Amino acid sequence: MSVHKEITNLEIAELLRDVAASYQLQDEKKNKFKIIAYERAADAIEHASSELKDLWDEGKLKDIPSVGEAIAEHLDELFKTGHVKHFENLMKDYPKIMFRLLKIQGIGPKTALKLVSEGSIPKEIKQELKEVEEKPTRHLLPYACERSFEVIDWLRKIKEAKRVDPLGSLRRKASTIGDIDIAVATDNSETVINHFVKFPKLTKILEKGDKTASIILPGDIQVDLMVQPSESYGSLLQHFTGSKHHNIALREYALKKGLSLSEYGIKATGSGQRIGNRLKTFKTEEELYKFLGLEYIEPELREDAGEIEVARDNKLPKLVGLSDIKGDFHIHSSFDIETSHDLGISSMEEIINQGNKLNYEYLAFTEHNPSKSKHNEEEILDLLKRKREKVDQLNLELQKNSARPQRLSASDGGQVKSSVKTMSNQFTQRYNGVRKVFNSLEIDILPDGSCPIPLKGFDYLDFVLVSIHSSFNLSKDQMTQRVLSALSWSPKALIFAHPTTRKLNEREGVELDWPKIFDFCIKNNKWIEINADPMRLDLPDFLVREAVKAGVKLTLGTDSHNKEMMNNMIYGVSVARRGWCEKKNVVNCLSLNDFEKLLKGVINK
Ligand code: DGT
Ligand code: CA
Ligand code: CA
Ligand code: ZN
Repeated sequence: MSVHKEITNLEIAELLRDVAASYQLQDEKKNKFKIIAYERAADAIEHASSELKDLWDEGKLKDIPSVGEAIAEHLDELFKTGHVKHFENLMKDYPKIMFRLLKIQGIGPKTALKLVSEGSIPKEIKQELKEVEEKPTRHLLPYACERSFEVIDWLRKIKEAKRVDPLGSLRRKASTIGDIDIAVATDNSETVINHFVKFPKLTKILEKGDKTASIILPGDIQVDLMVQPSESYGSLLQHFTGSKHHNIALREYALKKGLSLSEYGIKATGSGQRIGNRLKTFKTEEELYKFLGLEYIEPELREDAGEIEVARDNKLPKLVGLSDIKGDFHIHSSFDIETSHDLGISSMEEIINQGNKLNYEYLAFTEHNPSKSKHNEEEILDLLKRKREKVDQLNLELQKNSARPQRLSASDGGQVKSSVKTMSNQFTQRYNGVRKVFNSLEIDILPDGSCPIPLKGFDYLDFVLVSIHSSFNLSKDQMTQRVLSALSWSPKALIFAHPTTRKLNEREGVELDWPKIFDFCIKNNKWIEINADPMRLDLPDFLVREAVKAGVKLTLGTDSHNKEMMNNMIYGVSVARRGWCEKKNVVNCLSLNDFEKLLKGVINK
């Protein structure tokens, strides 16, 4: 995840409303125009189609109607420092709870202040505040994973827990998680449940029964536990992994065979069945699916998207895995080319080291393009040239370091000496790690589909990502045209990155004509990214499935702004798996040699 969470438009709007309220309490008459100005700005910002932070980055804060000189200056301080001194001074005399009460319909600043200064807020109002503030949000996958690992580790501490596994949406690796579900195989459910409700960090025990219990963890995340003896553990896993719709479809499929499913096992519905009247139990899910005449269905595929029919025909995909990934196609380094949006914070060298740890063969540096508003074309070309030289120099180093004799020529000069040792043991110790870095960019697609850098700049680049970072509210047709224009800039405009621009729990994605885009990609050798940033996970899984069906090639990129974020690849792989991707659908699964061959073919067209 990014190191500093960026402030959202909604949060800024709320802040400005609090400022307006403070002016109102101070002196309503004197501050009349300020109050109106702040309220108008708050409304405009809440409904703006671009993230304010992005506009600020581009020097376009004033594009938002109603954001005047004074407010723009304060926002500038907010984005630079994280707070605004003037706002803090204004608000410091009023208790925080007062500002929270303003969220309730019909409570203005004066009423709120009165309620707070009277000392006790009435019970009904407290209840209303609770409801307003408890908007149900789903948890991002890494957050839910980390919380679940803590509980799973805790459960594994006792020998009575013979097996512990995640269930539900977490096991299916959905993009967001409502609550965490965990299964335990045990012959002593009482001990396991008693141990579970003693989890040191819990804030509340919701329920404690014979076979199930539920607790709440800090951060308001619920954990449901289900226990069962090992003999029927397969049924428990299958039942509570869901999804609900997969289970409904599976139950219908089983009923046609005269079988009825439950979390305990399978029974015959009529007489004359091969299992008679008694309950048939399953230790594993594999046995269960096999008994039903089905291939094992990976949890990521259990969404009632046709997986049961395909499993019956033994034609399920062999899903791509993390270890198949040979490189990362979306990384922002700290190499400064005076970009339109934020730079990364790790150096190219640090990123290569991290790539080595991840066993990658190649990486692409995809800084944002140099800002158009701050440079003329010549300056942009010059910045791109500097980056090209840096990347060339890094590749030279990488070639020298990798013990690949065919690459060592006389021109390697002094380097040959240090390579002799590695050459001599090339058969026992094949070099593992990054052998090549690609010079790429993440280029903004301007609202009219034009390119913010001169097309001559592509001469310095190996290939680029194109993506939308502003004007999210165009019509579906305009947006589709915008994207297709960008993919037509050059054969090197190759990858459509974070295609819907969605941000989970924050912003819906844009609408695009997907069949048209997929068709264009296939005909013109364009690829679509699965962005692995857990806030994005974009292309979303259901569209990945459509892309795979259409035969579109996909790439995985972590959109890293620091080297640790490169570890997020696993979440991109989860999306790919949920979209039925095999190795052949994902460009990153190619070896360096095969990738370079493919690239050459594509950009020379
Ligand atoms: P979530 O928690 O909203 O992200 O989604 P899930 O899929 O984890 O849903 P959850 O926690 O309500 O239930 C876990 C799985 O248990 C669900 O996918 C289907 C399965 N299941 C089987 N029987 C029932 C039932 O009676 N109630 C619920 N809620 N789930 C059931
Ligand atoms: Ca759940
Ligand atoms: Ca649950
Ligand atoms: Zn981007």
